[in-house]
Amino acid sequence: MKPMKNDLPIWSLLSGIALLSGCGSSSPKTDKDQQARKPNVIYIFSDDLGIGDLSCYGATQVRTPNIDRLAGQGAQFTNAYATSATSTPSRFGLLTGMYPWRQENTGIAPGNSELIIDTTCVTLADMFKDAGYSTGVVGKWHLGLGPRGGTDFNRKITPNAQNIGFDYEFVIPATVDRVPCVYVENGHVVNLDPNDPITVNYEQKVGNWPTGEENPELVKLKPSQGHNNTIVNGIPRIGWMTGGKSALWVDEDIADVITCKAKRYITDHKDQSFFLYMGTQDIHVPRIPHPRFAGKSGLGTRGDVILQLDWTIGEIMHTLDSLKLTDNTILIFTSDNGPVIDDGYQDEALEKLNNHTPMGIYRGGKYSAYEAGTRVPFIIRWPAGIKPCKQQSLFSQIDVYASLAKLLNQPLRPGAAPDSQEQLNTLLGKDERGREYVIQQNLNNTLALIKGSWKYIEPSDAPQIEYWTKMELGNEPRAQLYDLSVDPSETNNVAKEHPHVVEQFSVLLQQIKMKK
Ligand code: NG6
Ligand code: CA
Repeated sequence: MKPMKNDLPIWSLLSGIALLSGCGSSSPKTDKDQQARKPNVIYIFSDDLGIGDLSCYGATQVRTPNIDRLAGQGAQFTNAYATSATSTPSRFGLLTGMYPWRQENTGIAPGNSELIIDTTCVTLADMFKDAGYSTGVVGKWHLGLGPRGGTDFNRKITPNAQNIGFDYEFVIPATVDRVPCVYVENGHVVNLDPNDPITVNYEQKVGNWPTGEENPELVKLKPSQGHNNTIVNGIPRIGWMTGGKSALWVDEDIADVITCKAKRYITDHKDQSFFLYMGTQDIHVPRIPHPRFAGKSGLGTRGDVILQLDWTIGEIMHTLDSLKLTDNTILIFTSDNGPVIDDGYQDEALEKLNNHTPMGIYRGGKYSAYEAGTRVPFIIRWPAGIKPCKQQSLFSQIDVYASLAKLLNQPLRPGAAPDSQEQLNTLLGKDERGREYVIQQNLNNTLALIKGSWKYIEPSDAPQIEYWTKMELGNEPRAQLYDLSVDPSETNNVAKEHPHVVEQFSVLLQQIKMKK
């Protein structure tokens, strides 16, 4: 660890930093013990939540009082971006501080994928460990588990999240629509009966459990696209599995289970500095609310699981309050990528939208290079160091790593987080210019570059519309250029009128791609 100047506790120095400018300052209110400790950090990645899905971002058809309260007590970003428009690469970017498109196997991972982060990589969790923190991951993982060649869920799975910096792991291996439908805790499938081993396959059917394709009459939620392999709890999934009956999750209970695990992690670590990385399964498909939320939003299950997500955040906030950890805990709430309406199940998300606009004013959505693909809600609350404000500066989740390292006074290990820039002042909600440029990535690895008011999308021969969701992906054979200051909805491609800007941006993007 770095020596501290004048032997003052690091937090008194850092509160000093935070006190320097208007928006980012407030007097520390923590008790003595708390102040002496480095702040806890909780990073909550929701799944597929749109910038228009929360009432604090302008939604009027659904109310999210807990998240609104969080936003009101912290810095609420309006120009913050996920690294990518799908989950696996976005999570990879956050945890490694490296753009996912620099590595090959970072596309949407199947449920039996190998761990795609090399165990030699110094992750965000490793950085926290270097700084003396306890680290834990709870909820959606989607970065693979185990060695190359397919995960064996019947023995201790290694490598797992514990091999890349997390002391504690309780995860959903991939997504809730992918098999295996089980939790993994510290390398072991929870509640697995050794006499009923799990087999998982993504190429062909295994075992004799019914599938959506063969037994559509058995499903309680019909697919609209894909999602017709093994039926688990009446829901046809992606991929085939058999075995592990006693270990299967109950979809209606997932939010309760992971919220409970997160609360327990916080409670168990209340006397030390901790980093908790939490991935909610909400609001990804299949959208299965607990009965206490079912039908409550009036917007169908997509709205109901927004309420469930808001409840989750409320529970985390109450837990911090009850343990008196609120003041010295940095709580970040955001999304891994933008929203999608029909993502493969007939859940009436479109029919029951009721004028709700998950994408806000933005074009595209999940999978897309257009704004709604990666421009996401991003809220950070830290009563001891951040004064409530609206933060309009440009920010990318790729910078969370280096910015938090700076906050902790923790030097980056050689080669760590190669693309992550220190943007601490921006992260703390101060009135700074923010990042010079932001890179966005769509499903097909087409990249876009935002700098100043211009947004450039590189030419791509990939499909323009995503086959399943009918989502505009932002791929065009010719370069696209938008002036976001007057055209935030990207309706008018002005590439032809500004060839020199297109040229400049194309060169800059090439340079960024070449940089290692
Ligand atoms: C797609 C799935 C979609 C979702 C997505 C990953 C189909 C038709 N669509 O392939 O339902 O699972 O992958 O989403 O199977 S993500 O948010 O985890 O990246
Ligand atoms: Ca997602």
